Amino acid sequence: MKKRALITGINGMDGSHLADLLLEKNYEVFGVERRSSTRNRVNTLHLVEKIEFLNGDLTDQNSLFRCLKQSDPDEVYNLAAQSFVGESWNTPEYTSDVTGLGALRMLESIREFGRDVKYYQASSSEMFGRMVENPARETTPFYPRSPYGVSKLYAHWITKNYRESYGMFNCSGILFNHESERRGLEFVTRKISDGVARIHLGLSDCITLGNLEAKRDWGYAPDYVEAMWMMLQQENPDDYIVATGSCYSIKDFLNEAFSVVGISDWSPYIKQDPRFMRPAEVDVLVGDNSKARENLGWKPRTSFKDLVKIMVENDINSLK
Ligand code: NDP
Ligand code: GDR
Repeated sequence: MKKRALITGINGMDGSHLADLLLEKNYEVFGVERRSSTRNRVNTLHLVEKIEFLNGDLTDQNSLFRCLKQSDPDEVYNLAAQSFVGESWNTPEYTSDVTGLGALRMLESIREFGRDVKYYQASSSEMFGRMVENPARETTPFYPRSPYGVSKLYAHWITKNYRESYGMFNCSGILFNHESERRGLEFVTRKISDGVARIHLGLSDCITLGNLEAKRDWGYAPDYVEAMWMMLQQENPDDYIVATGSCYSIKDFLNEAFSVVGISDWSPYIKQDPRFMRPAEVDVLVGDNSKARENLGWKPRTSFKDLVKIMVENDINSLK
């Protein structure tokens, strides 16, 4: 019998990559999408004939319950969120509702549904925020620095609490930044890869950014969704950091991205604007992936250099 998986956030970057992976593994895949006036299936157009889309919203518990009834899943991957850190200062209440309470609604729906369902929660390195230990481990205390980070922390703890309270098979993957050619255009890596492609093709003459000093531990999304799946295949539920262990600054990303199109001095092409600065910044994030390596047998396969190249070349080809 085919295993059945329900994925929230199906049209996002991770949702679409995870669906690709689970289809390869012969799963029956159901994707939860929320209603919008124009359909946003850029990342999932290739999946339309292969998966079933269900209507649901993380702010509406009954809709989630219906999705469970319609899909009867073995595994639920809760990837939906208001996922943009910068936006979370504009809409802190909404972000808490979707990103924080959304997880609770899904867990309550699973409880109500009453069948054994394995649950994956998309936790985030943003929960470490102002890192009190470098690199961060599963045992490192949290210190979120944005309404988004605080909301993710709630979702993380309620996932753990429901595991301990009700014996549910709940796992949180504490994923560090991961990117791909399907990344939303407002995130800094895609903003840069798209901007570099436009400059290369003569469609634009600059990219406007915020803080160039921040450092992140960037991996490749298709590698990371594999770790999500691996967590749910273990004997016992647990939480894992998923990271590469290396970190680079935005400037390093610019160096690498411009070098793909043969530009070594990118300074004339970069403008900075306070609009893209954050009220509280996370200066550096880097994770220790030892537990995932040892217990899951997971490791990142794509280097930073290759990640940047994939993204820039993809943007050049799509703009052409
Ligand atoms: P995206 O922003 O690409 O995708 C998020 C998805 O959530 C979108 O499909 C969006 O729908 C959906 N969504 C938003 N609000 C709701 C709602 N109220 N009800 C139902 N669906 C909703 O994120 P990623 O794919 O990058 O990330 C996946 C998850 O992992 C997120 O929870 C994110 O916070 C978390 N995460 C991501 C990391 C990263 O580096 N990418 C690192 C650590 C954690 P729509 O398409 O309609 O906008
Ligand atoms: P992040 O990703 O906040 O780490 O959250 P983002 O790409 O938005 O920012 C990374 C760093 O780049 C700096 N920056 C800019 N960021 C954006 N978006 N736009 C700019 O113009 C710009 N200039 C500089 C930011 O200040 C920041 O330091 C991502 C999301 O996927 C979350 O959902 C996820 O939980 C975390 O990664 C881990």
